[in-house]
Amino acid sequence: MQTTPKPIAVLNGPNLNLLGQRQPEIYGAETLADVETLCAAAAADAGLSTTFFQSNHEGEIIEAIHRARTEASAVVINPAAYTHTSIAILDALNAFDGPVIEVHISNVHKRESFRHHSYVSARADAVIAGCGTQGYALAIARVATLLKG
Ligand code: CA2
Repeated sequence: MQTTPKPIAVLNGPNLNLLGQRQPEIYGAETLADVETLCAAAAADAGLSTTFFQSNHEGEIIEAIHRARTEASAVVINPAAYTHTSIAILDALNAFDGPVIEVHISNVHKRESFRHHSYVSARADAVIAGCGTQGYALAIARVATLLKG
């Protein structure tokens, strides 16, 4: 008998709550609520489900990753600016056993040099950047493939 996989935890870092309200030339016009809907639809297409979380506080993101250890089958994370600064988020992800996909809405490699390095990439199974909010759906499709594996 097939068991239903635990949900995919979709985690978002600081300032992403402002998505769709400022800098549409970089991050597009969709809101974070739109991204939540998109993730749920992408997961449903693969017979999976999502939980969705955003915080402006590093410790809250770390605690969400800790919860994912027992409550989620995979993590899709856009750590936002913590990508470039947070060894603590890397350490938390290293304590998570399932697939981890790192998503950036913008192509960080086309931007300032301080955005070119990611601590999180040392743990991520894949990194998606520059695909806009579609990157979250691509990440969920990749998780579906990895979970089937
Ligand atoms: O491209 C991405 O997804 C980033 O993770 C977004 C972060 C940035 O620090 C990373 O280098 C790349 C910034 C998120 C801030 O999002 C905003 C959205 C709308 C208005 C203001 C900020």
